[in-house]
Amino acid sequence: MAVGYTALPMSETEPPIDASTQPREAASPPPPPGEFDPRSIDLGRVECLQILNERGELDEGLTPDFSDDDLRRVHRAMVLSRAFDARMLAMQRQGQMGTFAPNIGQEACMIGQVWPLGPSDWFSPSYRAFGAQIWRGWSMERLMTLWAGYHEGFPPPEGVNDLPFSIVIGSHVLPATGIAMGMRRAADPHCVVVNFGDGAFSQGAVAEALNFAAVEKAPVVFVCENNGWAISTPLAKQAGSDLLAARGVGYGVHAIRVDGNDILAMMTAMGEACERARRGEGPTLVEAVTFRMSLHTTADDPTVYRDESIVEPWKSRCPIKRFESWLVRTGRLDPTDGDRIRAACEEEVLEARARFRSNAQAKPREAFDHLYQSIPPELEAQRMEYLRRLDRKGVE
Ligand SMILES: Cc1ncc(C[n+]2csc(CCOP(=O)(O)OP(=O)(O)O)c2C)c(N)n1
Repeated sequence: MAVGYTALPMSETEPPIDASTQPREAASPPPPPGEFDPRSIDLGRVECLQILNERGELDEGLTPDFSDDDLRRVHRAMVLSRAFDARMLAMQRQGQMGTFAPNIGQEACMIGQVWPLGPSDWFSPSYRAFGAQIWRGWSMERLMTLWAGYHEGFPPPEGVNDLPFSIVIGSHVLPATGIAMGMRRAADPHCVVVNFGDGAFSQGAVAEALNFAAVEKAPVVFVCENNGWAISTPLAKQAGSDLLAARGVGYGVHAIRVDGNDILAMMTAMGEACERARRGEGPTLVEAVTFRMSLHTTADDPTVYRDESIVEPWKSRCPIKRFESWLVRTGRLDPTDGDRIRAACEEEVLEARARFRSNAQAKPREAFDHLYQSIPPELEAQRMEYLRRLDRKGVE
């Protein structure tokens, strides 16, 4: 992939971060080996990348070299993700779906992180990743089955190298790193992408994973989706520095901060990070700056803990709108294509819903199954009593 860019500020008001410390004294010559070196340490820079700004304008100096087909494919994937999102929310509100975690506004972040993966690479997502899962080959009816609480929906489809999504935040980051360490030892030239939120980044397991990955040069790309909120906890109460990418520097993990609502920047940064990993050059931490526009989950009401006016500016940063306007302006899409694609995606989601409805049948007799390999006696007694009740009610 021919991409090249220089360090770029996220906005005109936010310069690139220079993490170097200023020496207290004039630089002195290095001391003999083994002695404490009193000279200040230059930690270098954390690169920030935006290619398509929120007005849909391309930074011409950073024009990436993606094929028009790839660009149209990722655009459609983002539109499909949003259609699925809206339908799932409606189904949940109609009592047809279990608890669901919407992803509206984070589509570029999602699709961009799996875009460079091939079938032999691995993806380990957290729960807000359905757009990426669809891209990876999960059918939408399978995801509906999963979110409706049927265990049949959880295993990855045949031939898809994904882990089931993780709800215990941060817990999947170590296993994903372990897979990458195994790849490195087996000289397997593939990579692992693992995503987690700004809240999950406070979990000890994530720190351990970064450290293991750095020491072992594991081919793993850590994607921290910094969407500003961990349920009701804003980033300012979560972290002492809002520059989460800088944490990579301390571990010796290559780090970059990306505009997570810019699909071109996400594709570029992820493409490069995956290539570095596959070349054996070790892990990358990608901090994708985005915003949780909607509910944490359908069990959440953000109006009780945040002023909805903070959502407003993010509407104009919509990753789909910005990308679509550029695609149309550059002749890669016709002006009517956006609506046509939206209608086709909506149709696709409705067809998936129909398949989900005809497949998903509750199996009350299995309510106690899949918990223990050998069920404890007290639970077995409860199970028998429950089955007798179902018999009395004539439930199959
Ligand atoms: C270990 C653990 N602690 C607490 C929870 C409850 N919980 C679910 S989501 C969440 C916030 C996660 O926020 P973040 O990591 O920023 O991801 P986001 O939901 O914003 O995508 C918490 C605390 C959990 N799932 N796992």
